[in-house]
Amino acid sequence: MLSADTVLQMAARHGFDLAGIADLREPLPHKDYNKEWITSGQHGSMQYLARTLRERLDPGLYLKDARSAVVLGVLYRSERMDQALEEAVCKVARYAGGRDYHKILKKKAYRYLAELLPGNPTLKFRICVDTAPVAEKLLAARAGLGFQGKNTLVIHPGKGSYFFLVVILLDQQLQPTPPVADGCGQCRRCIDACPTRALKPYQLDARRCISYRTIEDRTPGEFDGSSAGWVFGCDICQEVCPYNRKPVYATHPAFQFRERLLPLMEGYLEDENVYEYTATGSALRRAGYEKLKSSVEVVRGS
Ligand code: B12
Ligand code: SF4
Ligand code: SF4
Repeated sequence: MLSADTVLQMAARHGFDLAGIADLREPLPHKDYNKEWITSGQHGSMQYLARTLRERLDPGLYLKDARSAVVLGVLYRSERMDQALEEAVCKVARYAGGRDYHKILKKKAYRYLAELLPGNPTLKFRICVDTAPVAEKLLAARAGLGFQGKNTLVIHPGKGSYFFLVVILLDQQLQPTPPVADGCGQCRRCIDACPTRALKPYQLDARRCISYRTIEDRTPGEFDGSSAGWVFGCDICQEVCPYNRKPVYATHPAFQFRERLLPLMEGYLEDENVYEYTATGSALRRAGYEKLKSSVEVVRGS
C-alpha cells in the first residue's frame, strides 16, 4: 500500500516544486458554474471542453474507481524571460519561454511513478498534464497547492502562480493534504488590469481573453486588435498579482528562457522557416504559423 508520506517525499526528491493530495470521495465544487460556462458559450471554439464536461466534473469517469489525486506543481518563471519581456515589442507569455511543458512533465511524472509502482503492482493511475479531461485547478486547490484566485489561477501564498500543474489520478485512498484559505481578500488588481475585461471575480470569459485569442481561437476574423502587445498568451493578470511581486524562479533546466525566442519578441517572423526555428519543441506550436504571424501583425500594426 502506498502512503501519503512516501508519495509526497518522493515528489520532492523528483524535483516537483509543489505537491499535495486531494481526496475524491466528495464531488467537485462549482459544477453548475462549469455547466453554465459552457452553455453560455464562454469556452468559445474550445469544443473539447464541452465534449468532456462530464469527465471534468467527475474524475471517476476518467479513471474508474479514482479515489485520490496526487497534484504536482513545477515552477516556470525565469529571470531571463522577465528581462526579455521588459524590452519586447511582441510579448510571449512566460509559460512558453522554455520547452513545451506537456511532454517534459509527462515524462517527469512517469519517472516518478516508476519508483512508486514496484511495491504497488495493482495500482491503477492516469497522468494528466493540461490536455486530459480533468479539472486540474479544482484538484490543486483541494490538495492545498494554493487557492484559486480571482484571476481563476491557482496561487501558492509563498511561490505565486507561475507554475504548471500535473495531476495523477489513483484508484487508491491516500491521506489528503489540507487546502489553503483564499488570499484575494478585497484585492481586484487582476480584474482592473485585464485590458479586454475578460475577468469577473473567479470567472473568466475565454472569448475575451488574449491568451485564448492568440493561442486557441479558431474563429476566422475574430481578432479585434486589442492584444496589448501580446502575440502568444498573456500574463497581465499574473504580473499585477501581489503574490507574484517577489519572483520565484524555475530550477528545471527545460523551463529556462530559450534565446531563439528573441527575434520573435523583437517582432520578426519573416516566414515559415523562422517559425519552425522558433517554435520547434515549444508550446508556441499550439498557435501555428498563420495565427502567430497574424498576432505579430496585429501588434506591429501592419
Ligand atoms: C481551457 C484552459 C484555458 C483557457 C480558459 C482559462 C480558464 N480560466 O478557464 C484559456 C485559453 C483562456 C487559458 C489561458 C491560460 N491558461 Co490555461 N488551461 C485551460 C485548461 C485546459 C482547462 C481550464 C478549465 O477547465 N476551464 C473551464 C472553466 C469553467 O474553469 P475556470 O475558469 O477554471 O473556472 C473555475 C473557477 O472559476 C471556479 N470557481 C472557483 N471559485 C469560484 C467562485 C465563484 C463565485 C464562481 C462563480 C466560480 C468559482 O469555478 C470553475 C470550476 O472549474 C487548464 C488545464 C486543465 N486540464 O485543467 C489550463 C490551465 C488552467 N492553464 C494554465 C495556464 C498557465 C494558463 C495561462 C496563464 C497561460 C498564459 N500565460 O497565457 C492563461 C491564464 C488565463 C487566466 N486568467 O485563466 C495552467 C494554470 C496553472 C495555475 N497555476 O493555475 C493550467 C492548469 C494548465 C497546466 N496544466 O498547468 N487556459
Ligand atoms: S490572461 Fe490577459 S486577457 Fe486573459 S484574463 Fe488575464 S489579463 Fe485578461
Ligand atoms: S491580483 Fe489580487 S484579486 Fe487578483 S488573483 Fe491576485 S490577489 Fe487575487
